[in-house]
Amino acid sequence: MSEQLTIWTFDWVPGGDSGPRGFVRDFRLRWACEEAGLNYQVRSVPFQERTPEHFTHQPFGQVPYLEDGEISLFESGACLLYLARKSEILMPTDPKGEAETLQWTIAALNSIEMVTVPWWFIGLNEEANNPLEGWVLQRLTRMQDVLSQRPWLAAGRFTVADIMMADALRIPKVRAAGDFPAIREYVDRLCARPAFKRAHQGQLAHFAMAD
Ligand SMILES: N[C@@H](CCC(=O)N[C@@H](CS)C(=O)NCC(=O)O)C(=O)O
Repeated sequence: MSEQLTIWTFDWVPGGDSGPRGFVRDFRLRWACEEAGLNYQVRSVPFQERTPEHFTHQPFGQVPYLEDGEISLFESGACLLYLARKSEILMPTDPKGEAETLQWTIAALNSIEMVTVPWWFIGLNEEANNPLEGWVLQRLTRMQDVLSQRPWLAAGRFTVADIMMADALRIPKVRAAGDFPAIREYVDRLCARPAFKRAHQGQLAHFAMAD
């Protein structure tokens, strides 16, 4: 068995309807490991008070970060692509398939999440007249077009790009924005995968343990 990877997350985050449980970004890494059968453990840093040690691994005091032997890296997208190089289940090794996977993983981060997250945060304070509404709907309209033409983003099959994109699109507020049936079908299909469910249960159990 390969050396064990360590996914670092918070020891606890708030629960309830508005809490982030089930959506903390260590989930992306858990999901990738579950899909690829990579051996991993999950360890915690304190949520309430960030330690100097935490900042040496994640300079913004956020989670997740990933350790693999001597290697420590942060940014969920970088961690996903790092994991993807360990398993063809996550990313094909042929140059075209790999390029498509890289492209769509970054698109999920830099063209979708880059718009949806600020929009969602602005909406927490004031639901009406969100200045980013049009931008979000424009991006979702484009994704609706893409996903109505094919079931997977890259290489004609499931890849780590689908993990990244589905995780960005499954945010309840994003799901409720507009009527985008192809996006809805895509997110439902991805969230029904057994590896998704194991990762999701794993995260919920991790935070529940600290209650
Ligand atoms: N760009 C970072 C964002 C990480 C991030 O936003 N992490 C959240 C949890 S999902 C966090 O640590 N929030 C606490 C904070 O920002 O202080 C990544 O994708 O890893």
